[in-house]
Amino acid sequence: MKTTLRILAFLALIYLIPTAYLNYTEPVEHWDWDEINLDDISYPENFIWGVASAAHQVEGGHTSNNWADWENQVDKDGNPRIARGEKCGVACDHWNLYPQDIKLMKELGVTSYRFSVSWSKIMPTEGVVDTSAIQHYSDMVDSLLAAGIEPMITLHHFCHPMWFEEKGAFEKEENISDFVEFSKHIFLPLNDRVKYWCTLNEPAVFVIAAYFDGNFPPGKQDPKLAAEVLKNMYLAHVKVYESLKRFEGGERAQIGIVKNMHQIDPMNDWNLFDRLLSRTVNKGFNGSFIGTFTEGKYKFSFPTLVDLEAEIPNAPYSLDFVGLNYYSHNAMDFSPDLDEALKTRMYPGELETDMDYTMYPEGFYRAIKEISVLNKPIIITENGVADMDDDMRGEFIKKYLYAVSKAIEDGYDVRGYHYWSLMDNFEWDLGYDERFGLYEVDFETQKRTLREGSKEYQRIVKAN
Ligand code: IFM
Repeated sequence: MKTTLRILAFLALIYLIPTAYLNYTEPVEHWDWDEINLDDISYPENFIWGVASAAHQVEGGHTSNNWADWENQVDKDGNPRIARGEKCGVACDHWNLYPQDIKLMKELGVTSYRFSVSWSKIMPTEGVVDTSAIQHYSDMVDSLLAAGIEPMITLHHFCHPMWFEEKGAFEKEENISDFVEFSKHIFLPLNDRVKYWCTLNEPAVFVIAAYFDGNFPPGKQDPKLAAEVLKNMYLAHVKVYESLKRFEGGERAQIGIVKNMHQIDPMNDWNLFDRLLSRTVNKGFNGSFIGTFTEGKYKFSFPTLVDLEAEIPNAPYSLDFVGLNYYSHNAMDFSPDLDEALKTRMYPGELETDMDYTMYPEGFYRAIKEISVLNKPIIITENGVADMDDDMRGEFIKKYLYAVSKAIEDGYDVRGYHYWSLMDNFEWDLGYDERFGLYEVDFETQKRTLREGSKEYQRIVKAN
């Protein structure tokens, strides 16, 4: 009996010591929503209220780019790359209908619009600039300003010209100069009117999808290459920042990068292996960003798969603000089978949205806290929910905006919020069924209709 007890005590010890080291006492944060008054929110006077979109997802009229090409491909089993074999097509025809879409923004009461410019429309061929595309964005900026809406431009939002893709895109460090060159072509004519610039949208999301899972073009599954591309994208941000800052108007411009702080949490708090696994993945996905932009040290590693370290010394000095995108978290459930272990799962007990995400507003507060170590003003560049039936959008908006207001109250420097998205659009490999829009879009007629749940956003914006 004594021996059994001794063995049990010994086993408990070897489990508890490392578990305590991994912060066992800190379970994944959840709030008691019954105790929270959701009407008790307020925002600072100059808070920026906005909506967001991205060129390929809304514009239509695409030129030759990595996505247009991908949409025409099939995988090795002959299955289409996009859900249900859909293609982006004319999307919301925002290219032509933007004047009416600006009216929708006015109707919401927002004063900021984050959108991306299409590199492939501006430079359809290497070295050739289509000035009519630049004129288009210039006219759009004028229309926004005339409507009292501040433009915020993203330079790269998952999409680039096919000629850049064919050269290996961000796989090669020497290709970064193409991105710097493109950035200059749009920054110079517009920076007299556009103050906010986001260099790259969610590099880690792009890289995981394009080089790890293979769901985005170029559809590779190569962890070592993924780590290299992510490093090059962070480096590209720094180079664009430094180059744009040198131009006239550069000091006035506010330039940042956009990070999706999606947390990877353990499926079971008590399970040491879940904790170790989630911690390792979290370090790659979020930690590599934080390390780069706080200390200039990039590190991406996963035992047996990849281990890359690099110095990007100027990274901590390359941000006027940081753009934060937040949707949810996922859970990791350890399994000795690596493919099984690396599957992202929904956190149990939380309300599921139409995508593989749960409703987790507490994570928004956590994300703000986590990114605040950069010591830069934070602008929420995206937050929203895929909810075709519109039966959770209102609650989502109230709870997530409660989390932001609590963070501001607790001293975090959040300057603005952009809802993703103004209207339904093309959700990349998932096609058209993921409905993030405040406005529902009928893709046959291009009619936009404000959803009931979206009125919660309109109400909060107008009240603040
Ligand atoms: O639609 C995307 C967007 O392009 C990037 N951030 C997340 C959104 C919703 O999945």
